[in-house]
Amino acid sequence: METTLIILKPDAVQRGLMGRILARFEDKGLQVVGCKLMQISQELAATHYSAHKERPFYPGLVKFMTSSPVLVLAIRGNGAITIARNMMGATFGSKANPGTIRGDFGVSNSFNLIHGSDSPEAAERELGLFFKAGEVLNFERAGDRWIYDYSGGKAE
Ligand code: 3AN
Repeated sequence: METTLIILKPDAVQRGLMGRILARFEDKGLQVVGCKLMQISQELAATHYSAHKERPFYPGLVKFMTSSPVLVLAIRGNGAITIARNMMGATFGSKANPGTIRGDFGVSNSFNLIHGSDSPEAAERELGLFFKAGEVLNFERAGDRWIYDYSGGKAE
């Protein structure tokens, strides 16, 4: 099972879209194993987006991400990183396909509602930045046996 870091960005929180976006992940069968509403500090934003430090959009991105609270989620499932990225859609709502989160809820070329880790290495690093030890939980859901086929001994 993979665990990925999802951030519902300030525009998603301010527009009252948290519940509807979270419901998409739950409807899909992915498991929410961590969740917190938080205000991202300058330092945390700088660390999280360090790969983009030299990009022209970096100052605006840090300002946006620190401007208002975000909802940070740890989401788990088989292939959760790729599944979540596909559910998010292309980077901006203006280009993202209908049926994706960005495609259905946004039109901006700057605000884009949601972040999702783009690789297992990024997920491990980002989960460590946003969640302390013990804040990402391991628990069995009652419905797990109907979400995955465990007849072969593992989740399929
Ligand atoms: P994604 O979120 O789809 O992985 P990346 O990794 O290309 O997108 O970019 C990381 C973040 O940087 C994006 N979520 C977006 O908020 C911001 N970003 C990327 N390109 C631009 C841009 N041209 N203008 C403003 N913000 C940008």
